[in-house]
Amino acid sequence: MKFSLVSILAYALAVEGHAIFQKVSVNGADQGQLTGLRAPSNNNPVQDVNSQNMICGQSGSKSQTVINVKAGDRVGSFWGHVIGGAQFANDADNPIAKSHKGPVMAYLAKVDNAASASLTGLKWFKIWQDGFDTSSKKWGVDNMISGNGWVYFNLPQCVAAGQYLLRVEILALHSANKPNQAQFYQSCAQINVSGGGSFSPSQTVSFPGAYTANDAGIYTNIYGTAGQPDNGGKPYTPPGPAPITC
Ligand SMILES: *[C@@H]1O[C@H](CO)[C@@H](O)[C@H](O)[C@H]1NC(C)=O
Ligand SMILES: [Cu+2]
Repeated sequence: MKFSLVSILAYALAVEGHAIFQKVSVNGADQGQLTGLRAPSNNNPVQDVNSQNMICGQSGSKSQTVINVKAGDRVGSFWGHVIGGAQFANDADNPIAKSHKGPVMAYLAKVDNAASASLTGLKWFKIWQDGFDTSSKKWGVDNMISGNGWVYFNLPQCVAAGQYLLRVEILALHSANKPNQAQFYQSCAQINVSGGGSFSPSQTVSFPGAYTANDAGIYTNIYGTAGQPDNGGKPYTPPGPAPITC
């Protein structure tokens, strides 16, 4: 029997090397481990796009804190292999296994009280994404690894004041050329936005519901002819709606 190196590597690396979004920073100020977060306590991916775990990950910890953020602030989302970061010294899979190429996306949903809001029935809109850059051949995940686990984006100026859940998601596509093998990692931060504008989304999505297993950005082969994870040089469009523009 003959296996391609790519499929052997993809399989071997698919077993481990997952990640958890577990810290928030605001304009560089680290808010602390699991502070203001609803985060899974284990790093296993969600693979069923119809699962309730698509909302904020598998059930885990829930903070009582709501993090204050001003519209326009630079928000950081910190990822690690396990809660705390590395699983052991020289953990090559921290913050995530390098094989886990794919986009990073951020969504908001308006809630009355971010600390107590139920996760079901929320109306989400996307505020940011980092997909794939065809010239540098870097995926959002590559940039997260270069940032030692930190991913930064600005909270759009136009977002209306009030409380929100901030859902940050990594979609790992290393095995996504097989059905239902795309890996979703997400947690939600509880935030209170001040300042801001009057943006009210004209279109929102639900989780689950925003994605289907066959979406072009989910059931997809990211490998070129030589097995390199460069999407064959083609542009890649992350699933879900386009980010809002202010
Ligand atoms: C949200 O921010 C506003 C404006 O700064 C503040 O008045 C309010 O108390 C905050 N709410 C929470 C839950 O932190
Ligand atoms: Cu994985």
